[in-house]
Amino acid sequence: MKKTLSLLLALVMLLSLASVALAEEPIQIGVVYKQTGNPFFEAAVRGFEEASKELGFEFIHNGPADSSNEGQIQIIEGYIQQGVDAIAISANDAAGVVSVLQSAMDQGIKVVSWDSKVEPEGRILNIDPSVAQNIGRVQVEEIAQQIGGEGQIAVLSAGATMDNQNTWIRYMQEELEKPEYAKIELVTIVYGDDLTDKSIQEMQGLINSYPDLKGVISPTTVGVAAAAVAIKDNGLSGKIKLTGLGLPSEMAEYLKDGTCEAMFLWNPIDLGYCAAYASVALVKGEITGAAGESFAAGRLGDKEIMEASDGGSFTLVGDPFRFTPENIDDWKEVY
Ligand code: RAM
Repeated sequence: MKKTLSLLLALVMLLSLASVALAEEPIQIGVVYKQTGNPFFEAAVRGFEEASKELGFEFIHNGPADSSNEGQIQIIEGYIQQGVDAIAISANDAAGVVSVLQSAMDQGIKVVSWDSKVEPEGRILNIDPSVAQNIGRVQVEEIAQQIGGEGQIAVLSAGATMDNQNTWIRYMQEELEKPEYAKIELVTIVYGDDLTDKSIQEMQGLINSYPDLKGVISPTTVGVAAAAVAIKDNGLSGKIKLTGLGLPSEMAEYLKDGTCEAMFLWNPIDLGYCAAYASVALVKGEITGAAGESFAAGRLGDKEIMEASDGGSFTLVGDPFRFTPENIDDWKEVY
């Protein structure tokens, strides 16, 4: 009897030791972004870093150099092999990563998309930076005002399969249908794939092909900075108006010299921070990611999960901010 008791005791001790060890194993998050070398994603990684100090998780981050879907698939496969607990991805192709992410989810890995979504079948939750319709609308209002309400405009986008830019552009086109924009013609949409050289070439192509071009909207931080370079190099600052979604650190000089009168963006650090909190809440089982739930996102407060128009669920981080020559100095060191 005594022997059985002490055996039982030893077993209990062993089990509790094992569970302490398990409980102490930090959560691992694999972060995937569109491409390396993009300061927007470097800022988002700072958000993951900040959250990791508060929540105690570990994370690895990577993206393909060429903004490709294949590159992202390889990175995801590596994360699955490493046995991460969650994958948080800004997708280059909303449909292209579904299958590999489904196998991740089959193995119990929680998948969150952020910035540029994955189709609902390949994610649990999407973290949208801001209301997509507003993002589209404010850029049209801005360029319309800058060009005096008439003339040709073009869009310089990122990748043709990137869902965030495509969604914003759809809302831009919807906005342009309004009677007040009847004299504005959207002549073309070109794609620089969020690669600087390609984006500069595309902007140069617009300058060459459309001599009457009055304005450009570039809803990508890579694109808008590249457009500014090309416009300035051609001596066209102020003649071809430029707006879009830009990083203050990259665009400050062009706001100061008149190449870009005003542009927009939300806080990319907050976006990464929120994606991190959502990933951890899913791994801990605090949420399932369904519409109607909410989770605590640290200094951002409680985040509500809502039903997305694609049938999946999503949450929102903040509002776009309008940067001008007057306020850009307050932001250019921040991100
Ligand atoms: C680029 C990327 C990113 C987008 C920003 C605005 O850095 O395309 O996905 O959200 O621009």
